[in-house]
Amino acid sequence: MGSDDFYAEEAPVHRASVDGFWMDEHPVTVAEFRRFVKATAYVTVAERPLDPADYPDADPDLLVPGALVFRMTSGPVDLRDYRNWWAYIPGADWRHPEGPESGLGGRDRHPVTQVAYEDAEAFASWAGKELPTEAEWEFAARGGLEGKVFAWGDEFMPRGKVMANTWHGEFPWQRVRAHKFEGTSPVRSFPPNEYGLYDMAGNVWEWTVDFFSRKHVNEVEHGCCMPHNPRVTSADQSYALGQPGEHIPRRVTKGGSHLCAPNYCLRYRPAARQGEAVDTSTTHIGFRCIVRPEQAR
Ligand SMILES: [Cu+2]
Repeated sequence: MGSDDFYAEEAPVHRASVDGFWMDEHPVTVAEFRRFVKATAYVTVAERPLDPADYPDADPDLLVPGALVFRMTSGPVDLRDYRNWWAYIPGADWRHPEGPESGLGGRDRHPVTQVAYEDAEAFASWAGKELPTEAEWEFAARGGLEGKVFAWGDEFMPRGKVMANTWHGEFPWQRVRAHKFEGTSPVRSFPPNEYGLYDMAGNVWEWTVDFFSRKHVNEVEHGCCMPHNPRVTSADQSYALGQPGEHIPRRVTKGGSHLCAPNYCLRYRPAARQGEAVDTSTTHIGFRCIVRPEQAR
Protein backbone atom coordinates (compact mmCIF):
# COMPACT_ATOMS: atom_id res chain seq x y z
CA MET A 1 0.00 0.00 0.00
CA GLY A 2 0.99 3.59 -0.54
CA SER A 3 3.75 5.20 -2.55
CA ASP A 4 6.84 7.25 -1.73
CA ASP A 5 7.14 8.64 -5.25
CA PHE A 6 4.25 11.09 -5.64
CA TYR A 7 2.30 13.03 -2.99
CA ALA A 8 3.04 13.21 0.74
CA GLU A 9 -0.30 11.75 1.84
CA GLU A 10 0.45 8.43 0.10
CA ALA A 11 3.59 7.75 2.12
CA PRO A 12 5.00 5.58 3.42
CA VAL A 13 4.89 2.42 1.32
CA HIS A 14 3.88 -0.34 3.72
CA ARG A 15 2.42 -3.81 3.85
CA ALA A 16 -1.13 -4.54 4.92
CA SER A 17 -3.37 -7.55 4.53
CA VAL A 18 -7.10 -7.81 3.96
CA ASP A 19 -9.50 -10.72 4.10
CA GLY A 20 -11.15 -11.83 0.89
CA PHE A 21 -14.16 -9.96 -0.46
CA TRP A 22 -16.16 -9.45 -3.62
CA MET A 23 -16.28 -6.07 -5.30
CA ASP A 24 -18.63 -4.46 -7.82
CA GLU A 25 -17.03 -4.68 -11.25
CA HIS A 26 -17.64 -1.00 -11.87
CA PRO A 27 -18.80 2.11 -10.03
CA VAL A 28 -22.51 2.25 -9.21
CA THR A 29 -24.26 3.60 -12.30
CA VAL A 30 -27.01 6.18 -12.70
CA ALA A 31 -29.45 3.37 -13.63
CA GLU A 32 -28.55 1.41 -10.48
CA PHE A 33 -28.88 4.47 -8.28
CA ARG A 34 -32.26 5.29 -9.85
CA ARG A 35 -33.52 1.81 -8.92
CA PHE A 36 -32.52 2.47 -5.30
CA VAL A 37 -34.23 5.88 -5.21
CA LYS A 38 -37.39 4.45 -6.80
CA ALA A 39 -37.52 1.65 -4.25
CA THR A 40 -36.86 3.78 -1.18
CA ALA A 41 -37.82 7.39 -2.08
CA TYR A 42 -34.35 8.28 -0.79
CA VAL A 43 -33.44 11.97 -0.85
CA THR A 44 -29.72 12.66 -1.33
CA VAL A 45 -27.71 15.14 0.73
CA ALA A 46 -27.50 17.56 -2.22
CA GLU A 47 -31.31 17.71 -2.40
CA ARG A 48 -31.89 18.46 1.29
CA PRO A 49 -32.31 21.89 2.87
CA LEU A 50 -29.15 23.19 4.55
CA ASP A 51 -28.95 24.18 8.19
CA PRO A 52 -27.07 27.49 8.61
CA ALA A 53 -25.70 26.18 11.93
CA ASP A 54 -23.71 23.56 10.02
CA TYR A 55 -22.18 26.19 7.71
CA PRO A 56 -21.33 29.20 9.87
CA ASP A 57 -18.86 30.62 7.35
CA ALA A 58 -21.10 30.28 4.31
CA ASP A 59 -22.94 33.00 2.44
CA PRO A 60 -26.60 32.55 3.56
CA ASP A 61 -27.74 33.09 -0.03
CA LEU A 62 -25.87 29.95 -0.98
CA LEU A 63 -27.55 27.83 1.68
CA VAL A 64 -29.89 26.26 -0.80
CA PRO A 65 -29.71 22.63 -1.91
CA GLY A 66 -27.09 22.15 -4.58
CA ALA A 67 -23.72 20.66 -5.40
CA LEU A 68 -20.33 21.38 -6.90
CA VAL A 69 -20.07 21.49 -10.66
CA PHE A 70 -16.86 21.56 -12.65
CA ARG A 71 -16.43 24.30 -15.22
CA MET A 72 -13.62 24.28 -17.71
CA THR A 73 -11.81 27.63 -17.80
CA SER A 74 -10.92 29.60 -20.92
CA GLY A 75 -7.23 29.76 -20.05
CA PRO A 76 -4.66 28.86 -17.39
CA VAL A 77 -5.67 29.78 -13.82
CA ASP A 78 -4.11 29.74 -10.35
CA LEU A 79 -4.12 26.03 -9.52
CA ARG A 80 -4.00 26.73 -5.80
CA ASP A 81 -7.59 27.98 -5.79
CA TYR A 82 -10.11 25.30 -6.70
CA ARG A 83 -12.87 27.91 -6.89
CA ASN A 84 -11.44 28.76 -10.30
CA TRP A 85 -13.06 25.60 -11.67
CA TRP A 86 -15.59 24.43 -9.08
CA ALA A 87 -18.89 26.28 -8.65
CA TYR A 88 -21.61 25.58 -6.11
CA ILE A 89 -24.73 25.30 -8.26
CA PRO A 90 -28.15 25.42 -6.58
CA GLY A 91 -30.32 22.61 -7.89
CA ALA A 92 -27.44 20.40 -8.98
CA ASP A 93 -28.05 16.82 -7.85
CA TRP A 94 -27.63 13.27 -9.16
CA ARG A 95 -30.50 13.71 -11.63
CA HIS A 96 -29.20 17.10 -12.75
CA PRO A 97 -25.43 16.76 -12.37
CA GLU A 98 -24.56 20.13 -13.93
CA GLY A 99 -27.50 22.04 -12.45
CA PRO A 100 -31.30 22.26 -12.79
CA GLU A 101 -31.16 22.70 -16.58
CA SER A 102 -29.07 19.58 -17.08
CA GLY A 103 -30.31 16.02 -17.29
CA LEU A 104 -29.12 12.47 -17.53
CA GLY A 105 -29.97 11.80 -21.18
CA GLY A 106 -27.86 8.91 -22.34
CA ARG A 107 -25.96 8.60 -19.08
CA ASP A 108 -27.67 5.55 -17.57
CA ARG A 109 -24.46 3.53 -17.82
CA HIS A 110 -22.26 6.31 -16.42
CA PRO A 111 -21.25 6.31 -12.76
CA VAL A 112 -23.72 8.18 -10.59
CA THR A 113 -22.26 11.47 -9.33
CA GLN A 114 -23.40 14.21 -6.94
CA VAL A 115 -23.53 11.67 -4.12
CA ALA A 116 -22.19 12.51 -0.66
CA TYR A 117 -20.71 9.85 1.63
CA GLU A 118 -24.03 9.25 3.39
CA ASP A 119 -25.74 8.63 0.04
CA ALA A 120 -23.17 6.01 -0.89
CA GLU A 121 -23.66 4.29 2.46
CA ALA A 122 -27.45 4.35 2.11
CA PHE A 123 -27.22 2.74 -1.32
CA ALA A 124 -24.82 0.09 -0.05
CA SER A 125 -27.00 -0.99 2.84
CA TRP A 126 -30.08 -1.09 0.59
CA ALA A 127 -28.15 -3.34 -1.79
CA GLY A 128 -27.03 -5.61 1.08
CA LYS A 129 -23.43 -4.55 0.54
CA GLU A 130 -20.86 -2.29 2.18
CA LEU A 131 -18.39 0.37 1.18
CA PRO A 132 -14.75 -0.77 1.05
CA THR A 133 -12.00 0.33 3.38
CA GLU A 134 -9.10 2.13 1.75
CA ALA A 135 -6.94 -0.98 2.09
CA GLU A 136 -9.56 -3.17 0.42
CA TRP A 137 -10.02 -0.64 -2.36
CA GLU A 138 -6.29 -0.32 -2.99
CA PHE A 139 -5.75 -4.07 -2.86
CA ALA A 140 -8.48 -4.48 -5.48
CA ALA A 141 -7.14 -1.67 -7.66
CA ARG A 142 -3.69 -3.23 -7.81
CA GLY A 143 -5.15 -6.36 -9.36
CA GLY A 144 -2.37 -8.55 -8.01
CA LEU A 145 0.46 -6.35 -9.30
CA GLU A 146 2.98 -5.47 -6.57
CA GLY A 147 4.21 -1.91 -6.25
CA LYS A 148 3.23 -0.74 -9.72
CA VAL A 149 2.44 2.90 -10.42
CA PHE A 150 -0.84 2.24 -12.23
CA ALA A 151 -3.54 -0.40 -11.97
CA TRP A 152 -2.12 -1.97 -15.15
CA GLY A 153 1.66 -1.53 -14.69
CA ASP A 154 4.26 1.21 -14.66
CA GLU A 155 3.59 2.79 -18.04
CA PHE A 156 0.78 5.35 -18.35
CA MET A 157 -0.10 4.49 -21.96
CA PRO A 158 1.32 1.04 -22.78
CA ARG A 159 1.91 0.84 -26.56
CA GLY A 160 0.05 4.15 -26.84
CA LYS A 161 -3.19 2.74 -25.44
CA VAL A 162 -5.37 4.96 -23.23
CA MET A 163 -6.18 2.87 -20.16
CA ALA A 164 -8.48 5.17 -18.16
CA ASN A 165 -10.69 8.22 -18.35
CA THR A 166 -8.34 10.95 -17.17
CA TRP A 167 -7.65 14.51 -18.31
CA HIS A 168 -5.21 14.89 -21.20
CA GLY A 169 -3.75 18.36 -21.65
CA GLU A 170 -3.32 21.23 -19.22
CA PHE A 171 -5.96 21.22 -16.49
CA PRO A 172 -8.44 22.96 -16.27
CA TRP A 173 -8.50 24.77 -19.57
CA GLN A 174 -7.06 22.60 -22.33
CA ARG A 175 -8.43 19.26 -23.41
CA VAL A 176 -6.27 17.14 -25.68
CA ARG A 177 -8.43 14.55 -27.38
CA ALA A 178 -6.80 11.29 -26.34
CA HIS A 179 -10.22 9.67 -25.86
CA LYS A 180 -13.73 10.67 -26.84
CA PHE A 181 -15.13 11.56 -23.41
CA GLU A 182 -15.68 14.90 -21.76
CA GLY A 183 -16.69 14.31 -18.18
CA THR A 184 -17.68 10.83 -17.03
CA SER A 185 -17.72 7.85 -19.37
CA PRO A 186 -19.94 4.76 -19.48
CA VAL A 187 -18.53 2.13 -17.12
CA ARG A 188 -16.43 -0.55 -18.88
CA SER A 189 -15.24 1.91 -21.55
CA PHE A 190 -11.61 1.16 -20.69
CA PRO A 191 -9.85 -2.18 -20.06
CA PRO A 192 -10.40 -3.90 -16.69
CA ASN A 193 -7.51 -4.64 -14.35
CA GLU A 194 -6.24 -8.15 -13.65
CA TYR A 195 -9.08 -8.76 -11.20
CA GLY A 196 -11.66 -7.86 -13.85
CA LEU A 197 -12.49 -4.52 -12.25
CA TYR A 198 -13.32 -1.54 -14.48
CA ASP A 199 -12.66 2.15 -13.86
CA MET A 200 -10.39 1.62 -10.85
CA ALA A 201 -8.49 4.60 -12.26
CA GLY A 202 -10.07 7.80 -13.52
CA ASN A 203 -13.73 8.38 -14.41
CA VAL A 204 -14.90 9.14 -10.84
CA TRP A 205 -13.27 9.21 -7.42
CA GLU A 206 -14.78 6.59 -5.13
CA TRP A 207 -15.74 6.91 -1.47
CA THR A 208 -14.18 4.57 1.08
CA VAL A 209 -15.11 4.23 4.76
CA ASP A 210 -11.74 5.33 6.14
CA PHE A 211 -11.30 8.76 7.62
CA PHE A 212 -8.55 10.73 5.96
CA SER A 213 -5.14 11.30 7.50
CA ARG A 214 -2.22 13.26 6.12
CA LYS A 215 -0.08 10.16 5.91
CA HIS A 216 -0.48 6.42 6.44
CA VAL A 217 0.60 6.86 10.06
CA ASN A 218 -1.41 4.49 12.17
CA GLU A 219 -1.52 1.50 9.90
CA VAL A 220 2.19 1.03 9.43
CA GLU A 221 3.82 -2.18 10.52
CA HIS A 222 5.22 -2.18 14.05
CA GLY A 223 7.99 -4.76 14.47
CA CYS A 224 6.45 -8.17 13.99
CA CYS A 225 2.98 -7.53 12.74
CA MET A 226 1.53 -6.43 9.48
CA PRO A 227 -1.77 -4.54 9.92
CA HIS A 228 -4.68 -6.83 9.08
CA ASN A 229 -7.89 -5.27 7.71
CA PRO A 230 -6.68 -1.77 8.66
CA ARG A 231 -9.35 0.87 8.95
CA VAL A 232 -9.23 4.45 10.19
CA THR A 233 -12.32 4.84 12.34
CA SER A 234 -11.52 8.11 14.07
CA ALA A 235 -12.24 11.40 12.35
CA ASP A 236 -9.73 13.25 14.55
CA GLN A 237 -6.95 13.55 11.96
CA SER A 238 -9.30 14.16 9.06
CA TYR A 239 -10.21 17.82 9.40
CA ALA A 240 -8.89 20.40 6.93
CA LEU A 241 -8.05 22.96 9.59
CA GLY A 242 -7.91 26.56 8.47
CA GLN A 243 -9.97 25.90 5.37
CA PRO A 244 -13.67 26.47 4.66
CA GLY A 245 -15.66 23.58 6.09
CA GLU A 246 -12.89 22.78 8.59
CA HIS A 247 -15.41 21.26 11.02
CA ILE A 248 -16.62 18.66 8.52
CA PRO A 249 -14.90 15.27 8.79
CA ARG A 250 -13.23 13.96 5.67
CA ARG A 251 -13.17 10.42 4.31
CA VAL A 252 -10.70 8.93 1.88
CA THR A 253 -11.63 8.86 -1.79
CA LYS A 254 -9.65 6.71 -4.22
CA GLY A 255 -8.94 6.25 -7.90
CA GLY A 256 -8.83 9.76 -9.31
CA SER A 257 -11.26 11.06 -11.88
CA HIS A 258 -11.73 12.36 -15.41
CA LEU A 259 -10.39 15.67 -14.07
CA CYS A 260 -7.00 14.37 -12.96
CA ALA A 261 -4.13 15.62 -15.07
CA PRO A 262 -0.36 15.41 -14.57
CA ASN A 263 0.00 19.21 -14.27
CA TYR A 264 -2.39 19.32 -11.33
CA CYS A 265 -3.29 15.95 -9.87
CA LEU A 266 -1.58 12.77 -10.99
CA ARG A 267 -3.89 10.65 -8.89
CA TYR A 268 -5.27 7.98 -11.23
CA ARG A 269 -3.12 5.45 -9.35
CA PRO A 270 -3.96 2.81 -6.72
CA ALA A 271 -1.86 4.52 -4.02
CA ALA A 272 -3.36 7.96 -4.57
CA ARG A 273 -5.86 9.26 -2.07
CA GLN A 274 -7.72 12.41 -1.28
CA GLY A 275 -9.65 13.54 1.78
CA GLU A 276 -13.15 14.66 0.91
CA ALA A 277 -15.61 16.35 3.27
CA VAL A 278 -18.39 13.86 3.89
CA ASP A 279 -21.11 16.32 2.87
CA THR A 280 -19.54 17.05 -0.51
CA SER A 281 -21.34 16.16 -3.70
CA THR A 282 -19.53 16.82 -6.98
CA THR A 283 -19.55 15.85 -10.64
CA HIS A 284 -16.44 13.71 -10.19
CA ILE A 285 -17.13 11.56 -7.11
CA GLY A 286 -19.06 8.29 -7.09
CA PHE A 287 -18.59 4.94 -5.35
CA ARG A 288 -18.74 1.18 -5.63
CA CYS A 289 -19.62 -1.50 -3.08
CA ILE A 290 -18.16 -4.73 -1.78
CA VAL A 291 -19.50 -7.85 -0.13
CA ARG A 292 -17.48 -9.43 2.67
CA PRO A 293 -17.66 -13.21 3.19
CA GLU A 294 -19.55 -12.98 6.50
CA GLN A 295 -22.30 -11.03 4.73
CA ALA A 296 -22.54 -13.65 2.02
CA ARG A 297 -22.99 -16.54 4.42
CU1 LIG B 1 -7.32 14.47 -9.30
